[in-house]
Amino acid sequence: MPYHTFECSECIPERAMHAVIKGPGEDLTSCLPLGYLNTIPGTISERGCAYCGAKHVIGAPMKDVIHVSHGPVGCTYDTWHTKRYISDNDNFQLKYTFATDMKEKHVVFGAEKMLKQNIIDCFKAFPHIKRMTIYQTCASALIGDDIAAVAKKVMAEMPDVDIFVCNAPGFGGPSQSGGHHKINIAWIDQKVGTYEPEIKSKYVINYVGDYNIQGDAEIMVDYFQRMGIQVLSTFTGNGSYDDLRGMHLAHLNVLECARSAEYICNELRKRYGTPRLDIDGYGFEPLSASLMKVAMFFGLEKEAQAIIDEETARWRPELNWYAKRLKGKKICLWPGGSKLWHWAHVIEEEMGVKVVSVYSKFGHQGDFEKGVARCSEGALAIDDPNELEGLEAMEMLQPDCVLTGVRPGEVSKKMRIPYLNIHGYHNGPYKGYEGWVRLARDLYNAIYSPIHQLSGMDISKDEIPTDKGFLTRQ
Ligand code: CFM
Repeated sequence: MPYHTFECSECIPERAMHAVIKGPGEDLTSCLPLGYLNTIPGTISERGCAYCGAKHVIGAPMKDVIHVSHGPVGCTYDTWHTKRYISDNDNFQLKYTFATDMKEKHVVFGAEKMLKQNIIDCFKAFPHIKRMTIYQTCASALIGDDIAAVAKKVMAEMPDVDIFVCNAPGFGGPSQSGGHHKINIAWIDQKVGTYEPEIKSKYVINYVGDYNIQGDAEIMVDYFQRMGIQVLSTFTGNGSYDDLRGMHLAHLNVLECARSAEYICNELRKRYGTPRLDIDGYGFEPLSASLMKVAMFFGLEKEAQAIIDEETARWRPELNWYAKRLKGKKICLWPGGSKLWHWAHVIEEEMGVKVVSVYSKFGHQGDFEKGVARCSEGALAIDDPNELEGLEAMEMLQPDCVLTGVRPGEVSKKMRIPYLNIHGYHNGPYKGYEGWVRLARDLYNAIYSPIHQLSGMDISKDEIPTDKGFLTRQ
């Protein structure tokens, strides 16, 4: 059995099947951690809730929209500003966050009246914005406020506005992944097919499952446009509400993050017959193969090849410069979801670093299948890790850098191990040819920055760093 029991989790026997070490010759039949189950009480999981998955990951990147949370103010605050999904309309969706600010009295007497007044006030405060999303939270779900009915009333009174309602309270699934699912389905149920954007090309796609982190989606859309393809909508990075209502008109759904957005692609296939094509925008080889796949669907191979050649010639030398210096370094690849399998093999192949561990906070069994299959021998794979397990893994594996989010990243810094933010990115975007070089550069800077040698010093005993060198404490 390749299962790995952490010492810190010996008191929680159910954790035993959530971590594996890939042994020699091991395949998926003996080497998969359990995934996407309810968190085991007592493990202090680091997962997000379903509301966060719906609002913060998928809904809020839509750019021309007032995003309102119907609940206590903390829900909206905690899902604001930690992801850098920029937009080309001056980042309206990042600048503001809205909440009805439910209090105890609303829990007792209901908050529908207040919600209605809040919606009207929001539209009055931003008269140029005519679209709104409203997110249910645990508090408003538990008291049973009928958000959809309120939205309908407002739309009847204000014919120029359109409102989308997402019923994905925090408890609506084991993790943020439950919220991804709910908002995908809610969007196609309520909004797809209610608007017809202009079709300007013979080749029309929706680009799905990219949230434009520091400009990721813009890089990809540029490649598609250079091939002559119209990107009708982006789900949802830099996405426009009305374009996304027209998703049914595309000829092809090009899907990037299958973990968060495969649901809407599958529904578009069922309801409108639109095919789904999964691609990968990270890493030179996967990206080149992906552009070619999309091209083959439309017969645009020549156009794609020209982009691949031009971009590779421009960026490959820089990637190689970093790869030479990163060779043999060990990293932990600890994202939330699909980057586990998007990156596990290609970061090793193209940057020469060794992935000694992968984890996922909310990946499903299929994500672990892909992730573990792409890991090399000896890698430790963990499902829904907790902080103590992370600490133990870092002590055991001694990585040169941890690629993860802000919270576990702070923990790794305390262990004197540099970390790279692969959720909001350090100096992204990381997609595209240029982006992959940016990731290599950030990784190089993280590993080789002298600050980490300084951080290892105990200044109460040893030497004190100054701008003139080190002073020995007398
Ligand atoms: Fe998809 Fe994402 Fe991810 Fe995800 Fe996320 Fe994210 Fe992530 Mo943070 S949608 S699964 S819920 S690629 S927010 S943009 S970086 S954990 S690996």
